[in-house]
Amino acid sequence: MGNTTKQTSPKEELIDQKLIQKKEKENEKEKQRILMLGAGDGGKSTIFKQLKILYQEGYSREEKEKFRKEVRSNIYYTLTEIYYFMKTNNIPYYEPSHKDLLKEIKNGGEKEIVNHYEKIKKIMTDKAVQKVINEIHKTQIHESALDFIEDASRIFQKDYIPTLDDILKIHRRTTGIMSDYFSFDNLDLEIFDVGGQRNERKKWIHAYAETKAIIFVVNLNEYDKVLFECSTHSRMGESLLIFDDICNSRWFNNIPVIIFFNQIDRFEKKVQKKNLNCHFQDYVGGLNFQNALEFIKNKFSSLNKTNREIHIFETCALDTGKMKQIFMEVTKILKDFYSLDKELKGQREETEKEKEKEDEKEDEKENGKENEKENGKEKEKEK
Ligand SMILES: Nc1nc2c(ncn2[C@@H]2O[C@H](COP(=O)(O)OP(=O)(O)OP(=O)(O)O)[C@@H](O)[C@H]2O)c(=O)[nH]1
Ligand SMILES: [Mg+2]
Repeated sequence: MGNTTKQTSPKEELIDQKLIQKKEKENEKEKQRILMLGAGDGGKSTIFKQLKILYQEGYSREEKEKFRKEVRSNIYYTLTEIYYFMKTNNIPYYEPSHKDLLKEIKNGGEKEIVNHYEKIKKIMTDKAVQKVINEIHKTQIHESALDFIEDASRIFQKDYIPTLDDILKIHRRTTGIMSDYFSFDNLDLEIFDVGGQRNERKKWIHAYAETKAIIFVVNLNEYDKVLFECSTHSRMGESLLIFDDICNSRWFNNIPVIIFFNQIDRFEKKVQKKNLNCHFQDYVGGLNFQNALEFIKNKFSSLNKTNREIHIFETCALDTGKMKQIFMEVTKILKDFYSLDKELKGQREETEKEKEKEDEKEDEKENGKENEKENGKEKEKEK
């Protein structure tokens, strides 16, 4: 039997390849690559989760179930952190037996945590433990994990399925670079989430090429905290240094830079009790939320040595409704900057197609007339 596959010549193959590459490039052009950068614990991955909730199919029951382990693990590691913090700082327990209870939980490992509800309840009433929690900025404990501990009776139920709120509150340090595609407001976006800690930042450069915008996430709430990876450096100081690098980097000369001043919910509460001048000695605005916020905004904006404007948003990454509004604003910035609007582009393409059709018709008409003329001449000749 003969081979029915059409043989293509090397020249044809080359043309095909070029066409495919052209198409790929065109598709690539359509996607807007956006990098979310910022120090560790800022809220990048939480924002990434919001994008999935808002612009993809969200989380299925099966996916939610997979988060169950992580929520419980956040409880376990928080209790372990309390144990080690009290031990290293020689802090005596108000009720000495609580130390043994906490040690038992720690030694039991992650899997056993669901069996320790009564012990946890007792430990959390210990006045010395409460003091540690009140001074949480001295530790590496995550506030959202404390919410999980408070909710342990629900979370330890056999049939517990994490809610969206639980999923957004989970803390897990990102390692490596992740990206996903989101289509909304007539734009196709490829958004990148990276790990923010020092050892993770070395990897960022691999995602720099073709970037169309930077979203820099600042954790406002960390002005009184030191780094997880280096206890002598302040988190806010580190965040300012990274922003200085990114904002003035030659990689990002001609693209929009957007700052999300995140964790505004926690910041608003904290800054009215704890003076911002514990970190910024030049701050004189007192325990006033607006003064403190403006001061931090200025600190970041003043690092910008380029001509472009920095776009600023105040965000709470846990608030799905508000994040939706903010993403709409972000797409507006992109559209204005790159004159992108799929709808407009679509309309333009339609008009161009219509025009092409009309031109074709005109050509056909013209050709028809020409033919008629030619035929007429022929006939006359024949006569
Ligand atoms: N209350 C509150 N919590 C937030 C907010 N944004 C993030 N969080 C919590 O802060 C913790 C850290 O957030 P992540 O999104 O993991 O931070 P990240 O920037 O991805 O951190 P790395 O992956 O280490 O770079 C999580 O427990 C989040 O639930 C916010 O706006 N408000
Ligand atoms: Mg992350």
